[in-house]
Amino acid sequence: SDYSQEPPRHPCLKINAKQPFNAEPPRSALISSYVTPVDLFYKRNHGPIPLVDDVEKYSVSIQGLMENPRELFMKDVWMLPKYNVTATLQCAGNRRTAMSKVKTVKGVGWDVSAIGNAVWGGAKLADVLELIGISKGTSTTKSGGKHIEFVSIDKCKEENGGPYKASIPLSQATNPEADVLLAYEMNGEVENVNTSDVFFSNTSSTLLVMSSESKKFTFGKVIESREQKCFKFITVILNLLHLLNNTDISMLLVISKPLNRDHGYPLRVIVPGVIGARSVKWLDAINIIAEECQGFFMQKDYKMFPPSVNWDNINWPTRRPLMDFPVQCVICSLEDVSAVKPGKLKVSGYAVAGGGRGIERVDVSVDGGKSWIETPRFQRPGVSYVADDTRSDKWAWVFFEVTVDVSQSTEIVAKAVCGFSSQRPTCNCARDLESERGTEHFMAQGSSPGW
Ligand code: MTE
Ligand code: MO
Repeated sequence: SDYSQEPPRHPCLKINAKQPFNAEPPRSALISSYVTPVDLFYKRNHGPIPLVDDVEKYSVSIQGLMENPRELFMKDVWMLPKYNVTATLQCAGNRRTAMSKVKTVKGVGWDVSAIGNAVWGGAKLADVLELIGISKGTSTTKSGGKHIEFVSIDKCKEENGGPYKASIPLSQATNPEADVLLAYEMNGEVENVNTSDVFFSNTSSTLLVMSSESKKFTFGKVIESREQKCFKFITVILNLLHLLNNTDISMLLVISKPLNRDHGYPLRVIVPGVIGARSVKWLDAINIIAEECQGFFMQKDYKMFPPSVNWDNINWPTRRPLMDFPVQCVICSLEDVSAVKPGKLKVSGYAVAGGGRGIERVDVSVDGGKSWIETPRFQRPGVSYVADDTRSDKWAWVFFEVTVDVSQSTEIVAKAVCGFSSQRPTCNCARDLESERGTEHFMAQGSSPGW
């Protein structure tokens, strides 16, 4: 494997493995913004980061149990309506270090930050499939296709040097409400462009733009309204600005940044509400298949077993692959064992449930779980969160924050209760209602005598 072409990374990340690169931000940084900055977003890889240098030539082959196999180019994806979906991506291995204390688990050790919330920009997979003749709501194609497999460019040792892959049911892929995306942007990030770097090739419709950051030229088309349409990866928004000492009409040019290489440049799948492993990065092919993907990460990893199972008697085919992730709740304002002084203490963190179920409640206990205090919850600061409300992001995490009184040596615990309505007709989430794993323990300790 060749790790000589890895992208630059933020120095704040805690590196859990260098090759392949696996890293997460500190937990305090994680809750400092609802939308996780790209640089701080956890990076979970199984091989070297592929280098796609010619985005014009890049294509995804779509084939299998369907009528019209075809190559999908970026321009085909850019032409489709663009959606911005705020979705929390969580690795199924998040908090594996804590799980290891209970039972032997295998895989990269993660603290609590193998999770992040992003605004993913891209085309809906349902629209892409419609483009190639598979209509919305299809669960089985005429030739018996029931699953959709995503195959990537990167190679990994678990697949014996083959590509990383995963699948989801076709019914989920063709359901526009499931918000499955082929994403080419993250967090609406824009390139730095000076107006002096813009050259009109004729009066209005086409322009040539030089990015001040990358020093690369790109062709674009002026889009006259604020419509969310993309041509190449350029979105041009004309803004009529009346400058103070200049009544001339000036222009504001916005160029979307493509996905960061670590997160799947140029195109990745985003399956909201589902463990990160199914959101295949660096998409190379899409196969319509009869049975779910037989790859390693669907069949020999990311499954949940009862306590009687260990590494000697494990029988993989007896369990289904994990899809929707269970409810999760983490205190991020304190480290695992924090020594705090008695008095007022702020307890904050995140809670999230897969399958778009939302969070019904987050409770905090300062007496090891004997009594509980319901906490205020929010997504955007200052706007209180209500599960199932149309103003809430249904695929995204929720933050909680409460100030408690700590007067004695105690254990502080947070617990989330997931929302009641699943976005899926059938949900195979193994754990429900209360976040069993969603507890964090803290010892409050003090040196003052008598306490
Ligand atoms: N896609 C490819 N091609 N290769 C990978 O190693 N890792 C998966 C998924 N998609 C992976 C992949 C896993 S396990 C997770 S949790 C997410 O990507 C992580 O996405 P991120 O690195 O953008 O945070
Ligand atoms: Mo993962």
